[in-house]
Amino acid sequence: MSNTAFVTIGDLRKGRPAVSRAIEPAAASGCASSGGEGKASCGSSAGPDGMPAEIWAKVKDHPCYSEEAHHHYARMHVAVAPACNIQCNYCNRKYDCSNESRPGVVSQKLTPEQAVKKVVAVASAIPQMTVLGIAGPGDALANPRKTFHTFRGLQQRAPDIKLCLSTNGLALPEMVDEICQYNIDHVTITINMVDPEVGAKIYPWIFWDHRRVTGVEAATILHRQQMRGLEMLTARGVLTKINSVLIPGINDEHLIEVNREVKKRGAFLHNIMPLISEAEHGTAFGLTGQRGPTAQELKAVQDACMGGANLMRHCRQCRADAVGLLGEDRSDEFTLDRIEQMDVVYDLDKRRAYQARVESERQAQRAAKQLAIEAAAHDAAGAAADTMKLLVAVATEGQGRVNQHFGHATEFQIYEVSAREAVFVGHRRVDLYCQGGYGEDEQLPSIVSAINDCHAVLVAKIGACPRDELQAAGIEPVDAYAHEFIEHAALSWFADYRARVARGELHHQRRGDARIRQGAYTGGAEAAA
Ligand code: CLF
Ligand code: SF4
Repeated sequence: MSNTAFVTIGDLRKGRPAVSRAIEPAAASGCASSGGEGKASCGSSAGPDGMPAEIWAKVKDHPCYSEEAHHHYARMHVAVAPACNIQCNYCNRKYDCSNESRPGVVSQKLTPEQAVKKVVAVASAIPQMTVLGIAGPGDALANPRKTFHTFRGLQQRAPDIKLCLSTNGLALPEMVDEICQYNIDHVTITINMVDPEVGAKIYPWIFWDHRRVTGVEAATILHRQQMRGLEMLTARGVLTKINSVLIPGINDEHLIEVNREVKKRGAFLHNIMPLISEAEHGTAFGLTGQRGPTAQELKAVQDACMGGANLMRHCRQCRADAVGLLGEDRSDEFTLDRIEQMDVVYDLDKRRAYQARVESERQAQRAAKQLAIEAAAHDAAGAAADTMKLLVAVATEGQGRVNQHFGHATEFQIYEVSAREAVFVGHRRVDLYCQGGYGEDEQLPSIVSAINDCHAVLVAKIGACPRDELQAAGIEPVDAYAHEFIEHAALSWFADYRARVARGELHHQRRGDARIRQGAYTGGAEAAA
């Protein structure tokens, strides 16, 4: 491993005390599953416990930097950055592809002018769209002219939108000044290793100093640039998120060390994502049979990193042209042809008014969650020894509520529930069960398989056939909490479950190992979003 130490932690802290303060209390609290917010989900509107107001202002409506915000706010990507300066063994960029939902895939490449036009159109139609990210399909900083030209245009046309970019980090140190010049407050760096020997198994080559460099030498240069770029951003007060692709047998345990190293250098969040390695995607790993992790393997590495840098667990491994809430993709509604037909009026007041309504819904969700947690703590007071923890799957369309029909779900959110709390721990993508008015029973086995480690699935509604199939698989279909806030629903179901077990009506059983659906749940090739 390289021993690059460009600035000391003391230097970093002098440079940006607010960020350091934000990281430390949350990490120390062990509250690492809430997307870097510490107790944000149940904190006050002025910011969660221990988080300075200026940091909270940056993350509170960023759907990737705040788990709570992702229920309410949307992001979009514009595909202005096609080129890349390195090769990752998990990447194969595809264009003109509308049926694959994974990073690196886009339907249309855009010029900066087209991108600005598209963002303004989307922001007019989706007032809760608060963040614009440049996440490929190549590397944002390997295309600096297009990337910064787009940001410049947006600063003028849509000044309330937060700017975000993602990069593999190779060109990062040389671009930090420009990043700061455009007030880009959020930068994601994909860091899969801090040991070049490990890196050599992930990166066959990089393009550096006008030549192609391979092997350990390439990984050493990349590592040095990544660490230096991260330290420079930390010193300048830019919030950083580290994306890491979990590649079983190559960097699984090593990611714990990555977590430690990026925390030391001031990373705000660490997002550990599963490898996608379908052979049909044509990636090097896909073609050589390198498998991705199971849901349990992913969760085990994430859990092992708790107490280090704060973890993001709600990433959806978006396409490079994704539009909408995380987990939904409305990019088809905003093709260039369609935008030409739209009557676009960028009304800042209207956007602010809408977002104020979103905030009041969010406050209601937070208050309901707090009440549910307090009630659960009260109920559990006599059961101190109760260590039962179960997973439940939730069908939701957003707003933090159980508000989706089972048949309409293309993903389930997964909550770990105990007598005292319900904590978001991830999501599982599934095939749509309802196909234009009728249920597609052939999809059921794969849906059951994706949530096979859950004891219940909370839905707004469910038909008789999937209900029977889920029950037969030992997963309880629950529609009794339709349209309630998720945490309240999950805790209420858990209390009822425990009561039934206590009365002898039910025998508590451990659940099986859920299968991650490659190419669906696992997202994509690019880790740099
Ligand atoms: Fe996009 Fe990435 Fe910015 Fe978010 S996505 S550039 S930080 S605005 Fe978010 Fe998508 Fe995961 Fe990326 S869910 S892939 S983490
Ligand atoms: Fe480049 Fe990103 Fe693909 Fe890696 S995953 S080769 S950094 S575009």
